[in-house]
Amino acid sequence: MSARSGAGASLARRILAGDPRALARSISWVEAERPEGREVLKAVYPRTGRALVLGITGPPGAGKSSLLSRLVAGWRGRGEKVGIIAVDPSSAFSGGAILGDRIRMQEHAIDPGVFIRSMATRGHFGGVTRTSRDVVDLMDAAGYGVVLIETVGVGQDEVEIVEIADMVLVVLPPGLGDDIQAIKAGVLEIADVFVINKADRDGADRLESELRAMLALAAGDPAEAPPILKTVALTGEGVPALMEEVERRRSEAVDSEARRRRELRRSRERFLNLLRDELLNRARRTCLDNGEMEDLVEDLAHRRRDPYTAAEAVLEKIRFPAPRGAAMLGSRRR
Ligand SMILES: Nc1nc2c(ncn2[C@@H]2O[C@H](COP(=O)(O)OP(=O)(O)OP(=O)(O)O)[C@@H](O)[C@H]2O)c(=O)[nH]1
Ligand SMILES: [Mg+2]
Repeated sequence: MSARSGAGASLARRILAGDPRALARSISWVEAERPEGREVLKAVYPRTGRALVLGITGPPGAGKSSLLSRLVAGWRGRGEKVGIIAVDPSSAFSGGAILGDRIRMQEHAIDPGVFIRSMATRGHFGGVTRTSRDVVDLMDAAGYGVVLIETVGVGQDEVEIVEIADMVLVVLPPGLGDDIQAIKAGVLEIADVFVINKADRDGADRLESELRAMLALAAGDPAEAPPILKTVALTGEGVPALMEEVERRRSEAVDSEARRRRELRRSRERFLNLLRDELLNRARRTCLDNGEMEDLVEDLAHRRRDPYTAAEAVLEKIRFPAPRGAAMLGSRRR
């Protein structure tokens, strides 16, 4: 036990000193849900909350990684360390997308001021949301002033990015056609800035006016509507203006009342989510393993027992754990 927390504490010290190897190891611990990872998270928590967490989302192939790479170059030019989390839902099927990202990111791969981490969602973005938040904390504690999270926005994922990010860029390529209708539902609300990338291609102006029309419908106050910027990530055109917009918002957000409110809301949500996960895990560990869950579900389905009494029994068991091996929900025997 003491050896374990000792390992966590010494790793935490190295992270706070900005050691990338300590960062890499602690991220692996956190991803594997090892207790040492938790020790590190506890130790570094007071030193978090400083980084700008920037979400970059949009349809597959919109140019998110290319754009991100340009932004990284911009921040590196200012001497800022940048952490990157690439959340990749497709890697469960093939490693192709991650490999592609790696290649586009290659110019930064040997820069010690850039830390890149890929994460596969394997269809459970909720779990990734929690892990990503922990990884953001670790990068933040290690002195990465900007943490970029790239997600492919094809459904729920892009909405969940908001839970973590301070600012969200929605990247759209021209030529979406009717697809723009499909993306509008979730994406319109989460974008702080819209980026029309591949502006060298036909249809960029059309997309811009469609987007403006849509935003005008959605937003009450046009002054509040997110700006739309155009870029060509291939050449870097429009990227300085995008940088400027992001930096302007970043400095405005510091010390704002809106930021304080968001911090409170997020802290509350994070804590409640954690508590819920922990309680459920504990319930699973103490009484719902070894097929008991299946038996219980069977009973519920056949109306042999009711879910209220069953839940009460589980809570009781968590409060007063019986000796190991004792049947927990053994009312069938009665
Ligand atoms: N013409 C043009 N091509 C671009 C531009 N930006 C990126 N591309 C190309 O578009 C393709 C996809 O770029 P990525 O940066 O991988 O796009 P992505 O959104 O990260 O893709 P996924 O992560 O796979 O969803 C690559 O072949 C890029 O070279 C641009 O501004 N103009
Ligand atoms: Mg990408």
